[in-house]
Amino acid sequence: MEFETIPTIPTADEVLDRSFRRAAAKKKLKSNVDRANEEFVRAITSAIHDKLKSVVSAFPSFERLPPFYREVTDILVSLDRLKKSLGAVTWAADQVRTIGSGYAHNMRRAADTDQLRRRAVARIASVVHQVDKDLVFLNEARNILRKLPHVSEDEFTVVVAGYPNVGKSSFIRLVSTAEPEIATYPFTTKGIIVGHRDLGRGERVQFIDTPGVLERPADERNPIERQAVSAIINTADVVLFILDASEHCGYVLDDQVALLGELRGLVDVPVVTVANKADIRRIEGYQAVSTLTGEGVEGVLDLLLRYREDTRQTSRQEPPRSGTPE
Ligand SMILES: Nc1nc2c(ncn2[C@@H]2O[C@H](COP(=O)(O)OP(=O)(O)OP(=O)(O)O)[C@@H](O)[C@H]2O)c(=O)[nH]1
Ligand SMILES: [Mg+2]
Repeated sequence: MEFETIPTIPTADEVLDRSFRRAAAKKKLKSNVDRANEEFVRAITSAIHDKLKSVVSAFPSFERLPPFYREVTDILVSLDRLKKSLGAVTWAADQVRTIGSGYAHNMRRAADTDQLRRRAVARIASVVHQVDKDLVFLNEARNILRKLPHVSEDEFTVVVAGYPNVGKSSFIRLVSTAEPEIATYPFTTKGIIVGHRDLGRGERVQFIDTPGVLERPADERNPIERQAVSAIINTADVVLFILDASEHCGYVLDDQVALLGELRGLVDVPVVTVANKADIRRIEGYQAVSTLTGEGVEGVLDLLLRYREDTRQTSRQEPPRSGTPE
């Protein structure tokens, strides 16, 4: 994932300290005081400018991010805030360069270059301090985003969805390489978790575990639920919706079925629905599953993977693209 490669982002003081130290070392090499002062200002200017620019370019272009990552970035750290901070840091980089080269230029004709050097340093430091909050925010965003798992756009993807505590993670653990935490309370899973299932001959499918979602207006959902909805909408080739008919999850079946109805309206991929915890209670009309006893699990897997065949056949039948530009 593109966020993984973003290095730690320094604070304003760290940017300044590092650049001053390097420039001071260079200054020592010059015997002429005026040339040394000019060299010092040029050196801190380019070190700070380059550092700030490299912070900005370490972030991926949000326009080019796959829709799922774009949406989740917005949910977790706000795209708007991210763009503002990146804009502020770009502004600071440009300001530093303008101020620094202005002073360095003036030093050629100045009587007191020590004074000009001190002024240049003060103004540059003030610009960098102005974006300290942005640098701190960008580092926080980087720490959050780099934890996002890698979701492949090319692999056939099953997204497991449903109310909290119904057994989504238990199912994912049984059928894939993912090892999500399983617990008796709701909202155990707080982010997207990705696992795979090897089908042999180098082929595999991607399984995505999602946090539980409650049936309520979209704008009342918390960021954890919104991440789940985004994964369902943007990454699924087929959705496995898990109901808990025993209601041991703590939520009534009617609400779970209402959520199922809502999700069906949001996606245009198939939705396979199962009633988990069949060891406690089974209901008519839904495929019975128990991740505890293993009942029904193989059957559901077969059903899910049959959609994979369908997808492959459809893509094989697609007419070749014409070379006409859009
Ligand atoms: N009796 C029974 N309990 C189950 C079954 N499947 C899961 N559980 C239990 O249900 C609880 C919730 O399981 P999880 O797999 O964590 O549920 P989840 O849907 O991932 O929950 P969230 O991450 O909180 O949304 C755990 O205590 C599981 O042991 C089942 O088939 N039968
Ligand atoms: Mg879970």
